[in-house]
Amino acid sequence: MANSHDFKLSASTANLKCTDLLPYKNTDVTLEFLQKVVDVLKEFVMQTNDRNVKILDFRHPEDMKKILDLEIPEQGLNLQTLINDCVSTLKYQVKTGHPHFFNQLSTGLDIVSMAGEWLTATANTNMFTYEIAPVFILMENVVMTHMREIIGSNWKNGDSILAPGGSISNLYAFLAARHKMFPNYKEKGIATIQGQLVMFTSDQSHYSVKSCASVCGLGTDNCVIVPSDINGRMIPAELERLVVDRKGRGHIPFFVACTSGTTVLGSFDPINEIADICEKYGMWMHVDAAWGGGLLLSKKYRHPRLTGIERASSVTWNPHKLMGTLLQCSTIHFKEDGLLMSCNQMDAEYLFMPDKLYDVEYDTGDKVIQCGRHNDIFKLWLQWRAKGDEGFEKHMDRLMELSAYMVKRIKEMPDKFYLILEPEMVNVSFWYIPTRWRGVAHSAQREVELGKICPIMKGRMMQSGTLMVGYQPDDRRPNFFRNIISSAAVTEKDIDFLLSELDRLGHDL
Ligand code: ABU
Repeated sequence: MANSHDFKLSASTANLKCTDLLPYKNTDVTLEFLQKVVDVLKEFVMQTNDRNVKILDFRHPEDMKKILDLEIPEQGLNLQTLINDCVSTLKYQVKTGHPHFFNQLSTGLDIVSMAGEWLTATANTNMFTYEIAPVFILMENVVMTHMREIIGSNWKNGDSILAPGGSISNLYAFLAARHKMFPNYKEKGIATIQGQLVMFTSDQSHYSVKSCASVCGLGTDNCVIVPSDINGRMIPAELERLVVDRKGRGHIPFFVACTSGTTVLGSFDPINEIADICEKYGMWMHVDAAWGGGLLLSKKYRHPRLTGIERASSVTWNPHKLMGTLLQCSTIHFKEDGLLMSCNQMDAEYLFMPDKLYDVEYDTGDKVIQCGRHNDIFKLWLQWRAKGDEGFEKHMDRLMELSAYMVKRIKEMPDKFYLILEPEMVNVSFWYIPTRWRGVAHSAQREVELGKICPIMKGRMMQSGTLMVGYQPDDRRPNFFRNIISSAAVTEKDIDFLLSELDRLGHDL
């Protein structure tokens, strides 16, 4: 990031205060200040896309505190200091849109979506009523309907809402499922359920599913963890065995969360087989496609991964992941209309008056358990307008193609890399093999040793600022690398760089 001196306000403006800006005073000063902020942002965008610029300038928290002035002053600071604050904030921010950032499921910096987010911030409205967000509410309606139609032709007349993250989307699914089975729960509470509710999800699912059991009073012991196979997919026979077991104990199995795109391995549970079991035992089937949902947009990759998703009762799908929409943008969809509202509606009289000027069906805020709701739709709507369905399909196909390229390159270098499994999507799981472990037969002991070097290499990546790839252990293995390709910025050359940089950083370990 350039230094503060590159972003100098004019001498007459620099020492002014926020009280010299609109709405208090001066239009010209306001325009100059805003232009300078935009200049700072544009510089960050350029640097994010410059492969010669580092992804991050890592400092330990204690050092960072010394470098930055984060204190809240008694007297307001001048406009130049605020510009300098913007510069130093971005100087130490990780460039998550950098082509060498492979660390998270949400990567990239989609320019149109970012422009949308800028507009959203400027409009600064709340999404609870049509009264104060008319255009955005209509956009939400259009985009959510479009997404439901993509999920399944029988979903058009369902319902959807944008939620603050996939975990909360999953929570909405849980709440709606319980409401469907026990409509009195809302008024009468726990006493209305005569027995122990139990839910099921795989050992690879996102932790937010288990969190629902804790938050909603089941207790995590009643979120039954179903074993997955070697590829990380839920084993349907195990699900049925566990359902029967719980029923035998007098419990009430009611909810199954399958995962389409697990966080670590990127695996897809067999939806159709799980749907058969849900139908047989009268359970709600939720599909957590927060991560893998983007592949619904690809004719080539949708099947078999998401085959059967239209049989679900609810689907979580996060555009801020594979689709590259700016954070955050998370959606939850229901096949049945009306459930969200009847489950969550509180009829706050000061906000959702029934006798308003317009059709109050458009006051969607009463469908959710939060009051204030951030506008997450405009950036997605604008991005979808820019790309069209065709553009998103190409984006998905390209990400999958790049992941296949990475797998191919890894296989071409078996001395240096060990591929853990054939990926179903853009998660590539592997170990890096330093010089001293090359030519040694793969074994549990070698896995332990390769696992030990992951955090050391990650530390080196962050210190050098050239690369970011995530690592973690799982139930079957010690630490291994999980590489994510979800950014439109990545090319084959970046993958070649990634592999050679890992070798540079780790060969001596
Ligand atoms: N489930 C949130 C995303 C976590 C990740 O980026 O790995």
